[in-house]
Amino acid sequence: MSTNPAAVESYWMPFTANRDFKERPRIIVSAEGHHYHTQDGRKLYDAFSGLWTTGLGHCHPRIVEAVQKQVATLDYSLGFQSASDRVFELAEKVTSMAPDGYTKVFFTNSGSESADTSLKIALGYHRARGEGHRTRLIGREKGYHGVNFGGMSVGGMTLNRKAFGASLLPCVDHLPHTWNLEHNAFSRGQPEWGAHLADDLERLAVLHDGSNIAAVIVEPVSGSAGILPPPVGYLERLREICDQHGILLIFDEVITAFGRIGEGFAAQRFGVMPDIINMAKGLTNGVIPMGAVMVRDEIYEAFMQGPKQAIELFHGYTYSGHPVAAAAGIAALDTYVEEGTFEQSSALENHFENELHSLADHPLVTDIRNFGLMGGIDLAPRPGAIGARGLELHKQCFWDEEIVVRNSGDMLQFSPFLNSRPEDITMTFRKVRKVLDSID
Ligand code: PXG
Ligand code: PLP
Repeated sequence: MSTNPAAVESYWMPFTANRDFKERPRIIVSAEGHHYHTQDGRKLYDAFSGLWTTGLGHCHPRIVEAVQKQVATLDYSLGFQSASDRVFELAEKVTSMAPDGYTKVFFTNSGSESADTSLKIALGYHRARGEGHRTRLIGREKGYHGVNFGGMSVGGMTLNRKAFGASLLPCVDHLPHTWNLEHNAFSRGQPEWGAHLADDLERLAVLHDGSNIAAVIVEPVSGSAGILPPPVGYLERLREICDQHGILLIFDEVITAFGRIGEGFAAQRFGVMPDIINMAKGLTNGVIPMGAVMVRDEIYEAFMQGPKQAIELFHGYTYSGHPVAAAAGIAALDTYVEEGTFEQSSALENHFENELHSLADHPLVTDIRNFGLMGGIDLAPRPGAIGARGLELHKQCFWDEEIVVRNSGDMLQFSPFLNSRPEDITMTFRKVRKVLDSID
């Protein structure tokens, strides 16, 4: 039975061309493993593993069982001045997956909330230490930190900012992005060129005086902007400059955490330790919305002042540490360890890179980038119709090739399952080539 047209019309869809979608809705009704099932009874391969979320595959039996059990045991419990047993257990599992020194986890419901939470923690930390003058926040061009006002302000996605320009946070600067076709076109993994772009932070520290800067927030590998891996030495340089000026470094690992680049966290993969790590998506394998902000011990300790009965951080969400989300998180993290998911992901990297870059010769393709199991392909926009080719490819894949391929305008993004079958990765790019051959 198909969703009635009035119901389709009632829903205002996020980040979607609503009018175009509603002409022929693409509606998913169930999922299992690496596939979705559509309302018209077809089985589609999911080449984006949810929305970077579902690395273990859909409806993983262990997570399904944990959620079913939890929802029938404790559906909700207040999280202020009291909390469910589940959330403590999850916090400990998250910190034990992290490198030494990260000891405390604050829970949110999404990556956007994690972004705003991390910025507030950074400001609060400096104030608690008597440096309330550190109010300036530094993001990066092409950065994505979700859609709330803080994350949008430090973010650098032009279209996400355009309509809200006048209402963005003040006291924000942006580092330059690292995408450069002249030096880094079709690079595989980390580009060699570009570490010097981190020196712009030094310039901002001279301009404002470093003592006025609270934090720098970056994605270790930019995701939404099209998979921009850090140039060799870039993250190390950022860390160094932050240390020189007492600036906190925040890694937004909403995409990169939990195996997407072959380790628990990008911090481990790159050997660069930020002060704060944001996460979401893979924390629960996407099953229940949940995000988190993990901090180094000294950050938490800085807040632990004043009378013992006083609340130390005036921040929190009704659903912070929701027991059902926490149960999903515990099951997901246990599964990553027991199934060796991060090792599976690492083992797929080379094959994925080769298959992704096999499209480099296609006349519509203008650049390709990858890191871990993250891949991006840029298509030349059709003259006078930016975004049309990307959307047409997505739709043709959905209707004719039985595969879900994510497009963001004319950019295609690939986020294979961490436990993909290599032949499915090959099949993905064979189908994408076929569709590229057929669109003008
Ligand atoms: N930070 C990062 C680094 C993200 O990738 C967010 C924050 C926001 O998370 P929530 O849960 O509030 O959406 C994200 C989310 C894409 C795409 O196509 C990526 C995201 C969201 C939507 C589309 O790459 N990432
Ligand atoms: N708006 C109102 C009127 C509320 O009462 C609350 C929470 O109590 C919120 C917004 C915030 O909601 P949440 O805690 O789910 O982010």
